[in-house]
Amino acid sequence: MALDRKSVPNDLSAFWMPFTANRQFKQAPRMFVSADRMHYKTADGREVLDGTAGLWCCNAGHNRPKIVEAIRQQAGELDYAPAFQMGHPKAFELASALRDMAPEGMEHVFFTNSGSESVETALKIAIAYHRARGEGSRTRLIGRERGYHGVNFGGISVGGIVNNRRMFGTLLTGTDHLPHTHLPENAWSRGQPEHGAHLADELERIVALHGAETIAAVIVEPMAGSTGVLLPPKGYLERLREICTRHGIVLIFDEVITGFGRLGASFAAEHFDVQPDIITTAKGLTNGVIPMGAVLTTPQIHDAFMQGPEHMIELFHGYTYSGNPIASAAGLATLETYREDGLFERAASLAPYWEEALHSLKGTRHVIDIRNMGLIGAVELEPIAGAPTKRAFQAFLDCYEKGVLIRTTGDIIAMSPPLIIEKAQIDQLIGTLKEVLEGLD
Ligand code: PXG
Repeated sequence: MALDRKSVPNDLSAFWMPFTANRQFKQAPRMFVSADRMHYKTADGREVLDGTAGLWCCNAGHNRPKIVEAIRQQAGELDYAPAFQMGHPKAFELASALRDMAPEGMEHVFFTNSGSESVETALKIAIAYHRARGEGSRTRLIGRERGYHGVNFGGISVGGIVNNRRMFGTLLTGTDHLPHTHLPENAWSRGQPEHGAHLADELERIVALHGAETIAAVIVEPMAGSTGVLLPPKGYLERLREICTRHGIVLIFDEVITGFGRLGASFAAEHFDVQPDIITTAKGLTNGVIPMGAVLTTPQIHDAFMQGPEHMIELFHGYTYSGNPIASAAGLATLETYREDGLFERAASLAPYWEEALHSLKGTRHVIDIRNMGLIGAVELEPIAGAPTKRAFQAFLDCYEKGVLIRTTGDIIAMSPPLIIEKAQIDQLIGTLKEVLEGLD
């Protein structure tokens, strides 16, 4: 009998789902079976408007012909080539294309398979860079409270999420953390908040405490996505850059979410006009279609490794799938799609409409803060006393029933639609959320 691919499988027990309330899900599964442009289709045949670009990754929307065709063709031409000591053309082409669209000065590209791997790679490059220059005492890694840098040990150690410590223990030692930038006086911010540039000066305190000669790198999200859309105050990133430069510390921007047009520019580094030494990215690199990440560096960092005998491996690091041919083909087609459709410019020109729509929710039941930047928005809810996260999760479930997909983190609702969204779809997304919030206890 032919399998009906669109039906819900009747055994859900084997798949241990990531970052999911498994028991709740398996009682009432929410299954997507297809997607096209701005919409998912559910197993029961309903259309759901994608208010989150999948997980902040499908920036060009779904089922884009160029990307689909590139993957098909590549699979039939060269499915896999060894990533170590061998090459294939598309990985080089994609690296060049990335360099060309990245902010000036980011000239070399190391491929990974995810944001988490990009973060581990960047941290390792920073430490090894100092060693290559004879500054081997620089091993300390500085992150930030409420930072999210993926799920591997380096990333959760520089990250600032208490649940990672609760669940996995003390993590890497030799880290420290800047304070987060989410200040109550910045509530209802439209774009960059006014207050908080001084929080970058905390890096001076950390340097004074540990000694600059022990610090390898500072890693921050230019705009923190996962922990609730926490915006960089005006002047903050500039000051962080200045302090890192003064003390010889590598500055890493984790742009896994902010890359590829989300803020209306190629990367947040370009949007804010602040130049890091390393950029980590993933997600939008392949429009989320095939796992792939990348780490971009300056020549200063890259060239420090290019010494010693030429037959020697310069960086003792890499993945079986670094620059995988099919992922590279998908990446090239994705960057072409962004360019042909002018999607970064489109995000920039839609941002004011998005901002107005989002802030029209002020005064809606339960809403205690709203903030936005580019095509990202957050709506923060008053938590139910004694049951944090429950209200936002209910909003997520109700929105899904009413045909729109949102994300929640704690009691914060985050939205980040594909950059192809139309104004009427913004109205639908915000209108549905309003209706749902007004109906919640
Ligand atoms: N760094 C940043 C800044 C991220 O946002 C990662 C690293 C890790 O990427 P991978 O590809 O390993 O997942 C991320 C991922 C959400 C959400 O809804 C955010 C992420 C992933 C899934 C959900 O906030 N960010």
